[in-house]
Amino acid sequence: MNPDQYLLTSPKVAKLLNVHESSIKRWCNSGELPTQTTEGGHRRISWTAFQEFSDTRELSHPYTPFKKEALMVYLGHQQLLKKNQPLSLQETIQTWMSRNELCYIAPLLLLVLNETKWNYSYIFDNILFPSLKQVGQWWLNGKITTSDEHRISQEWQQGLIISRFHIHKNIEFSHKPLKAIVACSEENTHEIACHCLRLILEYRGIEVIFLGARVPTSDLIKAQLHYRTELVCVSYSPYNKVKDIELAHETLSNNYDPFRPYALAFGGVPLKGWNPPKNKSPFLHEGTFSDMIFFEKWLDEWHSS
Ligand code: B12
Repeated sequence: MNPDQYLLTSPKVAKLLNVHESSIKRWCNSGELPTQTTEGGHRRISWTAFQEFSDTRELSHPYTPFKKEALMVYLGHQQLLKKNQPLSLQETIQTWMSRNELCYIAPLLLLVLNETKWNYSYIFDNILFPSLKQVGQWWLNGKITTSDEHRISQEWQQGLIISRFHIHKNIEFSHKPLKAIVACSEENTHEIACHCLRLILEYRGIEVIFLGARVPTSDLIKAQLHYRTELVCVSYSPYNKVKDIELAHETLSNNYDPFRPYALAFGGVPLKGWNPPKNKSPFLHEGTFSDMIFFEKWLDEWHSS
């Protein structure tokens, strides 16, 4: 999208700059903020004029940190808010990652997560997951090195942690909050999905016992007994095999203590099409997920019941 051709109305500009509409009118009338007139005689401000004006006046707006990609982030953010595929964001992120401009990832996550709390799972499934899938592809094709892959995934992980501190600093847990264990399965070092789960759960006031990478199933059992959590969430990566899932499920079932009941959520790419053995679920409630959107729905149903 050419920023010269993308036109904003005065109220939109006022909202972006967090100023009164009368100030925009004044700036337009004095010529400080250049305008164009539509065929119908309405005043419009091009993105370029808006950005130059805000830069020279040092008036920041939510998209200021993204510099030359500010318009693409703005458009992607609008798509996200309307629950459309955030194609502009996906494209922009790819550009940043391929150019090693990783400093934009954390501010982007902070921006979208902060304003779309009702929709975390949509962001994780539609922004984080495809972006990192692309990184995996680049690594497979030899387009990036292992250390590039590590740097990029670190940046995403840190973005989630930073967002958690900014967004959740005001969350107060109730006197007796529900508790959940969040962990990667045995042999799984891919812990980014666990950071996503933590945000989804904490937003709902659920206290998270975060166990991170490579957690043996025996440790899950011990931790659930120790912390008496009502929920256990385990993340699997494409690296895990179906037999890993089956074994963990069987071990958890066999060690389930009905006096310490809990719900179980298994998730990750290898869970696609996998169902727990029929009539063998002792758990309070159980779900398997290959994405976060269904998990969030399941969680809200379980949480409200
Ligand atoms: C980043 C990354 C790493 C990082 C992880 C860093 C970290 N702190 O997490 C590092 C460098 C450590 C790493 C290591 C390895 N990796 Co790696 N890695 C990736 C990469 C690029 C992205 C993974 C990621 O974070 N995705 C983003 C998250 C959000 O996606 P996700 O975990 O799938 O979660 C989503 C859903 O699955 C679901 N979900 C996941 N868990 C859960 C849980 C619940 C409860 C719910 C509801 C939902 C849910 O929701 C999420 C949002 O949509 C992938 C590429 C890919 N295609 O996935 C390769 C990939 C997974 N890795 C791969 C490999 C081979 C490895 C290594 C073996 C490399 C090596 N030789 O050492 C090791 C594995 C070590 C181990 N024992 O696990 C392969 C696996 C292929 C295979 N089928 O075996 C992949 C696919 C790359 C490839 N194309 O070959 N990796």
